[in-house]
Amino acid sequence: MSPVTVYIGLGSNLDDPVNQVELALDELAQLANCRITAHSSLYRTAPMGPQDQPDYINAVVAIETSLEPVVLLDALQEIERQHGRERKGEQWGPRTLDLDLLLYGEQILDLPRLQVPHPGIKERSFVLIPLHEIAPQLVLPGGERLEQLLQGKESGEIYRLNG
Ligand code: A4P
Ligand code: MG
Repeated sequence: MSPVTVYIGLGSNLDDPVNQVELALDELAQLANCRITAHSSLYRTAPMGPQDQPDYINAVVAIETSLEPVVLLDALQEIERQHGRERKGEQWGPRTLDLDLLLYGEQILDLPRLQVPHPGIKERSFVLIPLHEIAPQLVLPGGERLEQLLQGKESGEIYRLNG
């Protein structure tokens, strides 16, 4: 299989989130059959969902991979597990590390374990803004341009970190 460009969203708001995200970037770089081609800055973002949780650190990474989508999802969930991720069942609750498979090339998948494009992309400035940083010309499989999705979106609660 020839390599596909995949975008992964990273998020953390527990146990030193900046460190969690930086470590996850290293771990993604070490995955077999994956090569990181770009990564965004880190952003501090106000929580979506329950407000009684800390701010998040978010970022987006682009990789080229020959891993099949579900195999890649397994690898992402294994990294989450190594970060002590506990699934407590609360929707949009706090977490040490969340890795979302945002886009897998041009593919549209609706499997029990995997929806691609990730269903939340279009509404989430904390995904759209870092994605735009590394792929300003991106067009989603449905034909929507990233630039257009960003127009009119709130970006007030999203701060790009230095360095
Ligand atoms: N799954 C299906 N499609 C995908 C995909 N494209 N990528 C399945 C990754 N996983 C996918 O995920 C539940 C199941 O979704 C997985 O088992 C996988 O098979 P999960 O990570 O266990 O649950 P979750 O992340 O808690 O899901 P939920 O509630 O949809 O959370 P989200 O949508 O990930 O949002 N606020 C800010 N500012 N920044 C954030 O990053 N994140 C969340 C979590 C809430 N608020 C936030 C942020
Ligand atoms: Mg998730």
